Amino acid sequence: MPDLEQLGEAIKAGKRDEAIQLTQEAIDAQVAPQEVLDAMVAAMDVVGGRFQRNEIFVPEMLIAARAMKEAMGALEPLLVEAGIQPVAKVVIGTVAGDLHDIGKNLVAMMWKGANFDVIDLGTNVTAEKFVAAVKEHQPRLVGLSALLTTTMPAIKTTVDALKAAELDVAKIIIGGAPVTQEYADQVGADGYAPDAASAVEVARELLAQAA
Ligand code: B1M
Repeated sequence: MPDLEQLGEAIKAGKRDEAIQLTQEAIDAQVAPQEVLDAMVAAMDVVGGRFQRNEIFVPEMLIAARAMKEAMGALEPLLVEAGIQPVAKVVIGTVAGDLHDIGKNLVAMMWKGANFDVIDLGTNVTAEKFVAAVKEHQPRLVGLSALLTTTMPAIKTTVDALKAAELDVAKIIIGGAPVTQEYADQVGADGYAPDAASAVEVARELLAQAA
C-alpha cells in the first residue's frame, strides 16, 4: 500500500524525485486520484503555515512547491479522466510597468498547490490585458501583484478597469511588498494578502463568501 503520509513528507521537504515516485506508486496501486491530491494539498498547507511562522523561508517554500508541481504532473491526466475539477479558475499577473515576478510566482505556485487552475499572465500586464483575460477565462479570482511604489497606482487602474467592464464578479486580491490592507480598501480590492501562504487563505475565504 503506497504511503500518502510519506508523499506529504516528501513534498514538505521538497524531495521532488521521491514525491514523483510515491505519486506514481499510488497511481499504480490505483489509489483514488482525489485521495492523492488531498494528501498533496494538505502538505502544501503545512508548508504555508511554516512560512507564515517564519519557520521556513522563500527557497524552502519554492522547493516544496516545485516538488508538488512535478508530482502533480503524473496525477493530472487521472484527475481529468476522473472528472475532478480544480477548486477554482484564477488569473494572476504583475501590474503594468512592473517586472518583479518572484513573489507573484510564489503566490501562483501556492495557488496551484491548493488545486486552483492558475492562468499566469506574467509581468507588466496592462489593465486592458487583465480585462481581456478575465473575459476569456471567466476566473473566480484575479490576483494583482506590485513591487514598486511607482506601479501601485496600476493596481487601482486595473481594479477600476475590471469594474468598468462589469467584471467584478471575479474577486480581486492584491499583494506585493509596498501594498497594504489600507491600500486594498482604498482601491476597492476584495482582499489583500501579505505573503503567498496568506494568499491561499484569503482566496479560500473570498471563494467561500462568493459560493
Ligand atoms: Co527591484 N526593487 N527594481 N528588482 N527588487 C525592489 C522591490 C526594491 C524594494 C529594492 C530597493 O530599492 N531596496 C525597489 C523598490 C522601491 C520602491 O518602489 N519602494 C526596487 C527597484 C527600485 C527596482 C528598479 C526600479 C531598479 C532600477 O532599475 N533602478 C527596477 C524596476 C524594474 C521594473 O519592475 N520596471 C528593479 C528591478 C529588479 C530586478 C529586475 C533586478 C529584480 C526582479 C527580478 C524578478 O522579479 N524576476 C529585482 C529584485 C529581485 C528586487 C528585490 C531585491 C527582491 C524582490 C523579491 O523578489 N523579493 C527587491 C528588494 C527586496 O525586496 N529586498 C527589489 C522576494 C519575494 C518573494 O518577495 O516579491 O515581496 P515579494 O513577494 C512576497 C509578498 O510581497 C507577497 O507574497 C510574496 C511571497 O510571500 N506578494 C503577494 C507578492 N505578490 C503578491 C500578490 C498577492 C498576494 C501576495 O496576491 C495576488
